[in-house]
Formats: sequence, C-alpha cells, structure tokens
Amino acid sequence: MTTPDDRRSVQLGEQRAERGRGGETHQTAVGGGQRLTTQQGVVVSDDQNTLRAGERGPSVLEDFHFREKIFHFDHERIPERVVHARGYGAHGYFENYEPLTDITRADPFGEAGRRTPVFVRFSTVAENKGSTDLARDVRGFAVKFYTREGNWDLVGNNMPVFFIQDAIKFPDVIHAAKQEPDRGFPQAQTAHDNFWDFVSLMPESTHMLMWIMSDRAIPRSFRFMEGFGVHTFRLVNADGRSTFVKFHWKPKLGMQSVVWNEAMKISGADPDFHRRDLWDAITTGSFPEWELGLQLFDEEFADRFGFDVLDPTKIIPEEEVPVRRVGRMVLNRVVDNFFAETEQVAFCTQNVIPGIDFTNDPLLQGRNFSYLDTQLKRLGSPNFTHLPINAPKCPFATLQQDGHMAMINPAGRVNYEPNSWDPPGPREDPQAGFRTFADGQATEAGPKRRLRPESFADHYSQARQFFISQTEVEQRHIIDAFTFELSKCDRTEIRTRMLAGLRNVDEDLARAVAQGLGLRELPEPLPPAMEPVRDLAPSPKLSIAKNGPSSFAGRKIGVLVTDGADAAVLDRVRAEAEQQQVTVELIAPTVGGVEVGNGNRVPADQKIDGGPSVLYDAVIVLASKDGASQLATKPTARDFVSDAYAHCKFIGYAGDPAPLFEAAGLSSLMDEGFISLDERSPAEFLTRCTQLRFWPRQLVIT
Ligand code: HDE
Repeated sequence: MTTPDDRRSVQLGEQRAERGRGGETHQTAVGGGQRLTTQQGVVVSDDQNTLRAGERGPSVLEDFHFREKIFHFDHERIPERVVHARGYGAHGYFENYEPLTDITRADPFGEAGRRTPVFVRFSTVAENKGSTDLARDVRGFAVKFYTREGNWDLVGNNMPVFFIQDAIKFPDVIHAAKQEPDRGFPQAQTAHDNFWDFVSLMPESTHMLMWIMSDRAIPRSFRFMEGFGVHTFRLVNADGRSTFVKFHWKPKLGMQSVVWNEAMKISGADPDFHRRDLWDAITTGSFPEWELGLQLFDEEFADRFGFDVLDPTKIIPEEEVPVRRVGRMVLNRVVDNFFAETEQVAFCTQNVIPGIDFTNDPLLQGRNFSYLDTQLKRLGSPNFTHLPINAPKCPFATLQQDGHMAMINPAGRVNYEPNSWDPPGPREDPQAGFRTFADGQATEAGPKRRLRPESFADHYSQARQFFISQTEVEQRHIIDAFTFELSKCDRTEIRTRMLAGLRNVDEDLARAVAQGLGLRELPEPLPPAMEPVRDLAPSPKLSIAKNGPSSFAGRKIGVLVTDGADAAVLDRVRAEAEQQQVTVELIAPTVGGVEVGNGNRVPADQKIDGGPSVLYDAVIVLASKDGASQLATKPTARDFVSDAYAHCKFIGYAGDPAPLFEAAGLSSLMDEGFISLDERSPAEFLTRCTQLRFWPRQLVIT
C-alpha cells in the first residue's frame, strides 16, 4: 500500500532526479553534484523515511543510509574553545606600505604593496559558544598571515594588557570568570562573586580591570575596535639585529563603543549583533580595514622605561613611543562555511616566521605551550594543520607522517633524515630557515626558582594613568561598571576588598563606586607591593572619545516612519546617507511598511519591536500627527525614542512627532542632540552624528 508520505518522497525524488540529469558521474552532494548520496557515493532513493518491516513495524538495522546519517550527526560537535569559544571570522589581506627590511626580514614587510592573505577571528573570551556578542568582556583579535615563508599568527586582543603576569594563573582567572562550577551560571558575565573574589585578591589585575570596566569591553562592532599583540615581541633583520616591537591594529573607521544599558538590551534584541555587523559590512562591499601599527624600541629604551617591557600588565604609552603605521588589513571575504573555517581555524602563538621572534614575557612563554596543546584536544588530531584553513599557502614539506585524518601524505620511501636516497626528500636550510634570535643580551642564566620579578611589582600606576586619561563621561562609565558588577556580588567583603584596591588607583573613583554601592565608609587601602607613581602623565590615546572618527561612515541610522510621513525628507535622508556610506533602515508599525505623504508605499526593514533603537547609531522619527499619536500608544515605540535619548543618541525628527515624544516623557528634555530635519539638512544631521553620541546629555541623566 502506498502512503501519502511515500508519494511525497517519490515526488521529491523525481524532482531531484530531474534536477540531477546531466550531472557528472563522480560529483558528490557536497561538491556541487545534484544527486544526494551516502558518504560512500551511493545515490539515495528516499531521504524521508527509515526502512521499516511493515508499514507500522520496527525500523531495521540494515538501513545503512539512516545509520550513517545519524552516526555523522551524533559527531557533529567538537569541543568548543576553552576560552574564546564564541567568535567570528573573515578572510582578507594585509598590504604593506613600505619595505621594513632594515628592521625585519619578515616576508609580509619585504616590499611596498606586498599583499599577504589573512584570516581573522574575533571573539569574546569568557563566554560560551552560544552566548551573546555584547557581553562585557575582552575581545580576541587573532590574525593568521599566510606568508610566503610560513604561517604567522598574531593572536591578540582588543585591549593591550592582561589580567595576570604569569601563565600559571591563566586557568585560575578563567575559572573565576566563567560560570561558577556548582550552579553553572552566570554565563557571559563577570558580574559574580568568583570573578571579583579572584581579581580583588590579585592586585596585578587592576590595570586590566580598568580596561574591562571601560567602554572598550562593549565595542559597537569588531569594525570599530583596536587590536593589540599585548606582549613585547622582537623583529629581527637579515643581519640578525633585533628591535623590540608592540603590535597595534587601528580601525580605519575610528573607535566606537555602546553604553552598558544599550549592551544589555542589544544582547536580547540581537545576540548576534557583532557577527551580523561584520557579515553585512563585507557582503555589501564596505570592507572593514585596520592599519597595522608598530611601537619600535631598543634595549636602551627598555632599560630606561619606568616599567618592565616583559610585563603583560603594562603598556608603553603611544605618546612615549609613537605607533608607526606600516600597512593595512582589509577584510573582504566572508567564510563559505562557518565550521570549516571559523571553528576549525587553529591559532598558535608559536607560529612565527623568520624575522619575528619571542621575548621572555612569561605569559607569552606559557601561551606557546597552550595553543598547540589545545588544538589537539579540539580538533582531535595532530594533522589539524592539513585542514585548508590551517595549512600554509607556501610550499611545505615535513617528515612527519600518519596520525588521525592524515590528508597530506608524501609519496615514496623517504620519511627520515639523513638518508642517502635520490631524491633525498626535504632538507634543512640554515640560511633561509627560522633561527632563534640569540645575541649577547639575550643570554639568560640563573638559579631555577619560582618567582615574580621585582620589576613587575607596580600594579596601580598605569591603572591610574588609564583612568585619568579618560573624558569625564568615560570615567562615569567606568564608575558605573564597577558599581554594577560589584553590586552583583553576594559577599560584601568582596566589594570592600575591591574598593580597598581601587583606593590605590584613584580616591575619586573609589569614593564614587562606594557611593554607588551604598557603602558609607571606605576601607583602608590595600598595602601596595610597590608605592604607586601618582604623577604619570595622562595618555589621551587611551580614550575612545578623544580619538573619535572623522566621519559617520559605516554606521547605521534607524528611521521610525509612520503613514503620512514626509516622503521628501525620507528621500533626502536616504540620498545623503548613501553618499556618506551610512546605512539606513526603516522601522514601521508593521514590516509591510507605511504609506508616506505622497501616497507611495514604502516597505519597512523592521517592525518596531524587531528594530529597537539600540540596534542603531542614531535615529530619526518621521511621523505625521496621526502616526505619532498611534505610536504614542505603543510601549515599543516609546522605548524606541526614550532609549535613544538615554543612550545619548542624536535624534533627528520631521513632521509632527510631538505626541510620541510627549508620551515618552521627552518633551521637556529635548536638548541639542535633537535635530529638526524640517529645519536642518540631512548633511548637517550626519555631521553632528560624527560625534557619535551627544555626550553632554550623559552627565545630565546620571
Ligand atoms: Fe589565549 N588561549 N591564552 N590569550 N587566546 C586561547 O587557544 C592562553 C591570552 C587569545 O580565535 C586558547 O585555540 C593562555 C592573551 C585569542 O581561535 C588557549 C594564556 C591573549 C584566542 C589559550 C592566554 C590571548 C585565544 C583556547 C595565558 C591576548 C582565540 C582556544 C598565558 C594577547 C583564538 C585556542 C581564536 C585562545 C591559552 C592569554 C588571546 C587555551 C595559557 C594575553 C585571541 O590555548
């Protein structure tokens, strides 16, 4: 008897067979063939029903197609990264500006205009794979350069310092930051006892805490954040001369972050906010760019600088050693397959090429062990280097063999060296090969001991320098972030201990946080291991606000429209935005759109609760009086404008939005961040938006 399901599957089969006609004999389903096959290449006749003994009888074990399909599905997941689990990658290239052969023989810097393919993966650190993009956290910024002399991985973060000074503390800081082991939460936030317990007991983390409590930890998107190699590395030229270097990535579009209340709401409205942003930018041809900057210095500077250049909790202010921009990185291609590329990419800090070398930074030394080890666990085979995303793009030949999933296998008898075969197989090359930098100054010796260098003991001076380098609004955000996070700690002694540490950074900061926590008296300051230097000069380069963009390009405006809205204003806004490379999305009561004043129907991109204002860099309300009165009755529309106000966004308007502003309680609050598009041109509005936010409002509303 033929069941309806049978008939449907026969029809489907016929349709597929129809599409498959004329296909090549050896095509596979994955490789573009039209017929569905098993892994063995056997064409599948029915992918809808398991093989059964009788219409309502049991499934039979001989159904090899079913078993293969489920077996493979059962093994789809690989362990997520123990840190940086949530990430997003893209392809591009690095283009060198001028030859740097005087300081390094590294291939990407050999000549002007040389392009080196790259793959970049951005990530959050403490969050699990399924969390949200906008958690307060450090962002990973890992770049794999496929150079002509092998792969170079620059595995950095969007902050130039780290929590700890010695790799042996890494499992501790990560355990403390991630979900607590008994309850399995909180995920994706450091606002809990374990994290603050640990860091309040580890004064060396204070500088990093300033960074993660700042707006750097909630970037607007990957496109608007800086990247840092963190450690001091070495560049080595063809004569074997070494120069110290710190690597920087500078976003061409300028830096930008969101505000905390906005971040929390974005996490609900669009957990994929950052990855969607990167995908959209690349697929619409707005390729994000960063410039690679180098801070170059020698032993003499290292000796005279006030902090140890091997200490990863310290920076070298750009005002002291300027950042020399040596090339640009363009991301111009999204992945074809997220798993194959973004998930399977294996960065290793040990991947360096001739011309780039390590220093004795104890964190870097520990990382060089960890990354290789972790890839084996995650990817399951020492042959993870055979995966296309990890394999070098230059010729390579090793004498390693076999192992799980060996995919690049040499032919012939030679698998050892020395040998007397002809041809002899791959041989070492003392000239072209990687040689570890070794000169007189890099000779280390001494008794084996577990100790922290004396020169790493100052934990507060640069934390203070970071704080005093921020604008008043940015300082307010740092105070609010400490207050928010510490208010989530159940144990009051943790809050107190943290405040005792903050007193060594800045009294005003400690006092303001204490006030925010409702703590009447400040605890005694923690005794510092070394008396902090109180008069380090501020470094304006540390502030996001002081280094704003020169245009609003790459940003997104949300236009809330109603029936009867002024069509001419909408057209002018769209035209000007396009000119300035700003994206416009229309938000309407229904996604079907609205009928604007000239009678035309305009489709919307979002309906109001799908397009809250937190998803946009600035907003415009184009409303007729009736339209605004209807919006006034909708909580989501009121939130749209009141959130835009609270997040200090520029708010353009035209027509008669008064009923909506009134209902949202904004009528008496309209400040210079509100701009009438009946009176001002869209060009003027966008020029104002270049300031990104109307920050004076922040000081009024806190
Ligand atoms: Fe990592 N880190 N890390 N880290 N790290 C990993 O390697 C580790 C540190 C960074 O997109 C792991 O492939 C140790 C600093 C990025 O795939 C692991 C220490 C910086 C990524 C690991 C550090 C980073 C990782 C986990 C202390 C900024 C993601 C999965 C000594 C300079 C790369 C993996 C990607 C990933 C170890 C500290 C950056 C476990 C032991 C400092 C961007 O090997």
